[in-house]
Amino acid sequence: MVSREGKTSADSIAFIPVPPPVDPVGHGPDLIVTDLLAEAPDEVHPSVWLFQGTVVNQGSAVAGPSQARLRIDLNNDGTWDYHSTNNTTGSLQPDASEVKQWVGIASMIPDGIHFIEICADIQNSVAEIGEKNTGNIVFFQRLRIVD
Ligand SMILES: [Ca+2]
Ligand SMILES: [Ca+2]
Repeated sequence: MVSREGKTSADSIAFIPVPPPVDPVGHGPDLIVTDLLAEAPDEVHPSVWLFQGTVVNQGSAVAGPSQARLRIDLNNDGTWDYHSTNNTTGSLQPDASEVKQWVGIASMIPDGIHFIEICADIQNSVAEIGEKNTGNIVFFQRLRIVD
C-alpha cells in the first residue's frame, strides 16, 4: 500500500519503449494490442489507477469475440503480481479496434519501474495469422513529486 501522506497529487508516468513485434503476412484476422496506457491517480481518486490498451484487428478477415487480459509485474522482477479478470472484446472487422480498460485495481503500486502486459485473445479463440504478436508490453515508472 502506498502512503499518500506528505505527497502531492503530481504523480506521473514515464514509459520506456519496447520494440514492436514483426507483423505476419497472409489472409486472416490478426489481433494486436496498441497504445498501452497507465494513468496514475489524481487527488480526488488517490487509489484509482487506469490501465488501458487498444485491441486492433490488423488482419484481412473478421476476428470473432475474444478475451483480453492485463498483467502487472511490480518492480520488474519477473513475477506477475496482478492478473486481471478477462475483459471481453467484441467481434472486430479488419482495421477495427476496441479500447479495453481496467480501472481502480492497483492501489498497491509503489514508486519504481514496473512492467505491464496486455494480451488480446488470451483464450486463443481466434485463429490468427499471427499468434505471437497478440500481446504487448510496456515498462512504466511511477514517479512522485514530493513537497
Ligand atoms: Ca489467437
Ligand atoms: Ca495476433
